[in-house]
Amino acid sequence: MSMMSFAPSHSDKFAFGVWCVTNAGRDPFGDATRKPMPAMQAIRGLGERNVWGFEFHDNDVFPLGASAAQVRKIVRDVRAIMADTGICCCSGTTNLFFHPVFKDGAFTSHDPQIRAYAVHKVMHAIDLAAELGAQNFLFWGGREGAEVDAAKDPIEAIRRFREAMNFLCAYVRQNKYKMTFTIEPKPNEPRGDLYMPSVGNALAFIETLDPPNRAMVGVNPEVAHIKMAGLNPYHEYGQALEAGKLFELHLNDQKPVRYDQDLTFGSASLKESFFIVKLMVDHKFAGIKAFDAHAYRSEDIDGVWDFVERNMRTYKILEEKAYEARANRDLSALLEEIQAGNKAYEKLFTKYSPAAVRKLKALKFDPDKMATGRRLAYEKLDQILTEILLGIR
Ligand code: GLT
Ligand code: MN
Repeated sequence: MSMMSFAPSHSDKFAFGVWCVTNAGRDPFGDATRKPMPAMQAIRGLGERNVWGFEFHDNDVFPLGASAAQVRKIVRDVRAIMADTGICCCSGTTNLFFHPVFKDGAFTSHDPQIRAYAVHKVMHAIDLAAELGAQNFLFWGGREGAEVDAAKDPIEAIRRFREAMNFLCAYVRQNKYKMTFTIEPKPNEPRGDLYMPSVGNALAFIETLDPPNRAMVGVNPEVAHIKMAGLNPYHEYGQALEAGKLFELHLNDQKPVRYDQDLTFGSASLKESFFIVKLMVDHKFAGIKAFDAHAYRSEDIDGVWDFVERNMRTYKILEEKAYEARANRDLSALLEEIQAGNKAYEKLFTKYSPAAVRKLKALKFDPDKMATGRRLAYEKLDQILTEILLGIR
């Protein structure tokens, strides 16, 4: 039994979406299974459990159509909870998917009036998020997709998405809000296909924004979305990190290639979850670690808080395992052996020059010998790691 508490602290930068905690267990086939928790109770409960931040959709906290006076009161109430518990508001976002007006898209709708409403709604949501101190603003294009490809040209859809993003980036810069944007990729659901399906798609799209806007836009990939596409979260997060674009994580779990399950982090694939945490430890990720999942439908309100606590606890335990793996001598000795190569060939093509070309082209290689000369003991390596994770090393 470990002596460590694995209790969350604010330096972990753990966050939860308000919508994760207020989730009442409704799914496409069944009604709510628990009483929906009011947003204020959710934020307070998170703060009391030492969660660093919360994130919210405009309408998670501010009902659609709320009067100016109602909005002011809600802002005061949220601020009081933040002051009482020490929780911060780390990210905001806009609900551009629930109301039927968005049934065929928000930024990518055919109707300019709907596109205008979407951008108008986002600007108001950004103002509220900025007022509450949010440092990031999320863009999950839940309705930006299609079932009938005859209806919409994907090039036109991406052009519309870009127009909205450029306008909103300029809005943030002009207001001098200290806020980044992140795009959250997802391959499908609720639309048959979504236009920003993977990290790579989003990274490529960001580079097509107006030059002053590119630096402020990154990604917040979600484990479940990555696995719905059958991809590897370690590699998807890795590429976003390498590009300097991983501003926020949406952590949860998911059985591959299924509907969006939003399971508790680490509950479906511990080893994959370990590698996500290891990546963040190895590369000193300092961004927002938000959990975007919900408790099983079979849970009541107490179960929702068990869910909140175990997401963070599992992350902290896996973090400890990442340090254990790093300190394990058998693992590091084997890795050193595996990663060693013939150093004489290093830096032959790091800088292009005619001399470097001549030298490299003139070399003689014996691929048969190179292929068989050295064992890569991956069976042993993976077993050592497995045993570290299982706690017997
Ligand atoms: C929705 C979705 C999430 C997104 C949220 C942000 S809403 O629950 O499944 O992955 O992050 O809009
Ligand atoms: Mn998410």
